[in-house]
Amino acid sequence: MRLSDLTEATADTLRGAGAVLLDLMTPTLRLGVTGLARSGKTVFITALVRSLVAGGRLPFFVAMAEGRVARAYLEPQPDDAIPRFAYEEHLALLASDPPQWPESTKRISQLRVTIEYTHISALRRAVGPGRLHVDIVDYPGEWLLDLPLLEMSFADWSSRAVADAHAPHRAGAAKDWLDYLSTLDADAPGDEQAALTGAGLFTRYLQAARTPDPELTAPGPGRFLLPGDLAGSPLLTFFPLPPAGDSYRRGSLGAMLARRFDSYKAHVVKPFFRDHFARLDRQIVLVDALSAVNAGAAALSDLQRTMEAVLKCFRPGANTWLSGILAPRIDRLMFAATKADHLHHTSHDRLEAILRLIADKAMARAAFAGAEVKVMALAALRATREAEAKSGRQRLPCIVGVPLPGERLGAKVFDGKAEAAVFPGDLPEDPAGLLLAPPAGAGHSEDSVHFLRFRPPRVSLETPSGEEPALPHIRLDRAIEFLLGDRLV
Ligand SMILES: Nc1nc2c(ncn2[C@@H]2O[C@H](COP(=O)(O)OP(=O)(O)OP(=O)(O)O)[C@@H](O)[C@H]2O)c(=O)[nH]1
Ligand SMILES: [Mg+2]
Repeated sequence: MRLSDLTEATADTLRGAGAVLLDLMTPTLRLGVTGLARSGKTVFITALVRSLVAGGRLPFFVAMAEGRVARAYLEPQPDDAIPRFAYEEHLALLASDPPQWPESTKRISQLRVTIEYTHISALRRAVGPGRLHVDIVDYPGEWLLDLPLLEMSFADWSSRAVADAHAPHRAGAAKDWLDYLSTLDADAPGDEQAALTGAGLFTRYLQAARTPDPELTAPGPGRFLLPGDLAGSPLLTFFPLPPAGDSYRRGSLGAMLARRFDSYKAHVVKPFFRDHFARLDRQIVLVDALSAVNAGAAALSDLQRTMEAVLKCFRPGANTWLSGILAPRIDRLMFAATKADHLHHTSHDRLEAILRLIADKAMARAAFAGAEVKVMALAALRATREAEAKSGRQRLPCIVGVPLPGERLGAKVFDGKAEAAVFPGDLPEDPAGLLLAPPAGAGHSEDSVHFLRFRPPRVSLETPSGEEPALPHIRLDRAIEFLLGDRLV
């Protein structure tokens, strides 16, 4: 071996070691993208990554506007056990003809974006360019419904779940399961067949209750709605019982179901929370407030209650399991009403007011004391443009887009091809009224406010000259600035 070979090999080793060291020294920001099913997590993450990697129209994202972002790229994520976020697949669907939204998420995935940037201060610039890893996890929103279980006993959960099943808008779907419950004796000996039948009927009820509109808040547990790799597992063979005393007789059906509920928490919910929520630095909570407004008061109060319960997990009582593992380090928290492109921009203030109504209680309680909080309406991927339509002497602020096939407006059913100008109606000035159920017989708010779902915008991934065109959005740049901006100085 010649000396030059040796030095070459040594240089390679040193370069490799240097890369590892650089990686170890690069700060990491764990960004929590939190939201119930269909709230817009996957679209948000896809649009965020695309904006960073390809550069976009982001005037309020200061580091990029100042030309200090040298490059951003996807890197292998730190956890080998978790699949990578299917960024390219989601983009390919958006770029297909006709364009499609990404599919609803079925399993967990993760990604790491590394941003290389120039420091603002000359002193820090002298040390070299800055680097920041941003780690994000995407997961099925249904699983978020499980977090509140962490601090509930089987008895607490049972009484909540049975009351939920009796709510007027769910009682039809719950009938078979409730009928079965009435035949059971919780103190009878634990019988596997009864557990299987009850869990099957309970699962069918949960799924039937959400079928008419999967965009609305559903009761959980999350894995009953979307089992992932737990399909058929004994961990899912339980169901709530009508409220009884504090404990069940040993060996009884009640004791058996309570034990399985505890196993579900220990083996499914705790690891999910510990691995993905306990160590977040920043959090954006996405809320599809418009779908809930569309569906009326019951849906809106379901959403409010659920968000409150979920966010409470980030403020555990002292000395609980949660307080033991939760690092109190979230220093910025954003509440975002997604899909703001369903409305004319003149209504965005009102949408933010509705979001505040949903977030207020949750924020008051949440462990975000000391954290900077921001509330805004955004569209990660803008599917519409604005126009004005004349109606008599009135000018109505409209939005124009291609409604998804099957969407309805009055008697008209859209085919997914034709563009339409829609006046979505006015959101009320005082959002609190939306939470009040209309008197029986009166039409609910649907009569005055109605939103359609649109196809994503037609996007091309690359122009003939090789440029990657920016994706349209509303306030995505402000969200990025709030979540990352101060870490790129
Ligand atoms: N117009 C418009 N629609 C959006 C936007 N973001 C999301 N949507 C709509 O909301 C649906 C759900 O968005 P996703 O990003 O898949 O939501 P998610 O939170 O990942 O949902 P799960 O994976 O089911 O938990 C999409 O299929 C779109 O129809 C947006 O910025 N504008
Ligand atoms: Mg998703």
